[in-house]
Amino acid sequence: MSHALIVIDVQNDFCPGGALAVADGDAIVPGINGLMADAAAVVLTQDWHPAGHSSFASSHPGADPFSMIEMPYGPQVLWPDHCIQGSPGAAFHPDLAVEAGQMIVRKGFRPGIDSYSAFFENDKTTPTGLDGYLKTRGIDAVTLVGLATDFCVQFSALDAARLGFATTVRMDLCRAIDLDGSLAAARSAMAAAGVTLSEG
Ligand code: VGL
Ligand code: ZN
Repeated sequence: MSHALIVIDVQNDFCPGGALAVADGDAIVPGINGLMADAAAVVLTQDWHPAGHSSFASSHPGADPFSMIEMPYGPQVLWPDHCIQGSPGAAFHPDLAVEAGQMIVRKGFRPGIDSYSAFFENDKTTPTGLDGYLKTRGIDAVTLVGLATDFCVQFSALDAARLGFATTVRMDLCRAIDLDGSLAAARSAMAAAGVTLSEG
């Protein structure tokens, strides 16, 4: 099989000290760098929101971060402002081997819709183009790593499996936000979809 490594959102805002910090988010960087040489393709994703994005609690007067709202495309968690286009928080972690990346997929840039998955926005129909990129390069297997396990990694893995890629998540090279049991739910959903969950 021809195999791609997809590195999800290893950005300063998801690492300790960032606006939406994931506990231990930076601990996975050396292990991720170590996988890059073995992949036929290396793809990085970058959460990339305009100021005032609709997924920010600050855009909904009275709403608290980590509360839920109903959007036209379904339920949406409201987040602290994070990964604003061009800000230091949106930059990749300084130790990530960004130079080894062959494709960078930015997502979440449309003001009215969030985009967790590397493949589709949260309406599950608007494509990022990554499916075509991988398939035209002859890729049929993907390994996902990065942040956060229960949001962007999970959504990307479920889409990859649905699109027909043999899909593995290196759980040891991911870290979770874990809101109300979301990590356990993500594990079950990924396993049920035929995603291989590997501890390395
Ligand atoms: C993510 C919440 C909001 C992620 C991105 O990368 O998992 N989570 N935006
Ligand atoms: Zn985001």
